[in-house]
Amino acid sequence: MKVGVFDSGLGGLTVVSSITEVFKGAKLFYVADTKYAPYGQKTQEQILKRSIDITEFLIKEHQISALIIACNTATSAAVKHLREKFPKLILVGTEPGIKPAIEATKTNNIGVLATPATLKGDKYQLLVNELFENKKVKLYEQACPGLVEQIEKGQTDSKLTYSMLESWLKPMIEYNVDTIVLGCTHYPLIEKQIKNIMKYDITVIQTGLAIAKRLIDLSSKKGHVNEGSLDITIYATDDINENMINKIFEKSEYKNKIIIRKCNI
Ligand code: DGN
Repeated sequence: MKVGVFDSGLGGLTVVSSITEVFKGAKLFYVADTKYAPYGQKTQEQILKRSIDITEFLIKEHQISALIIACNTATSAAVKHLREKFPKLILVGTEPGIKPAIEATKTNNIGVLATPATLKGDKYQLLVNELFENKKVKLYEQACPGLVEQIEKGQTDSKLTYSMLESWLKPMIEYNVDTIVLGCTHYPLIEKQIKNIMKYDITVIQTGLAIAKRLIDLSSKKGHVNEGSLDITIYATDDINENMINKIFEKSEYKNKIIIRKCNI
């Protein structure tokens, strides 16, 4: 089965890495839209246009039958339109794991870290409104402008990244937050740093595995078989930080099989 995956940059590779843990029979074609990264500060129209162009590229070049929007920001801006425009595709989007966080929290205080665009988007507001009949639980939302850029540069341990994280997480410590939702697919790459700054044990919620399982569910309903070999091709629309790619896949059995290409979308 041919599966397309995209994000503004490296973040969606955290989702690819989860897919490789459970979904074996796939040729994965990943687009890192580094020419237009970060998406977080782009308009909804710009993100939608990029999402359509990338989907058309993946269909034309690789005849994909499934597409994963491995980006909360692009899901919020484009999933509805992509479903309408490409009805034959199995489509899986990404949204912050608020529901599993509600199940996990013991202090009833949940932190959400995401890009400014995700938190402002209607889709996120709808998700929260739907789930928040449960008034006992409090959400502390924090937009993290600039964090995706730091991760793209490989600056996950730099002083600047730590000081950004400290300023955003300090209030969460004061509010006794025990569960943090990573509402951006880049943020699993700084999970260790987040845990270091929070002074006590926290539960971190990321969505990679849930997305991979959803892909298995939907594709088996359409008769696709989850077996065989797995290949990963990464396309980048501009430069990409290969050291970070190596880091993401350093423990993966697929690390020597990844092909990286430039493309012009
Ligand atoms: N990984 C993207 C997300 O999940 O929202 C980041 C988008 C961006 O480029 N800011």
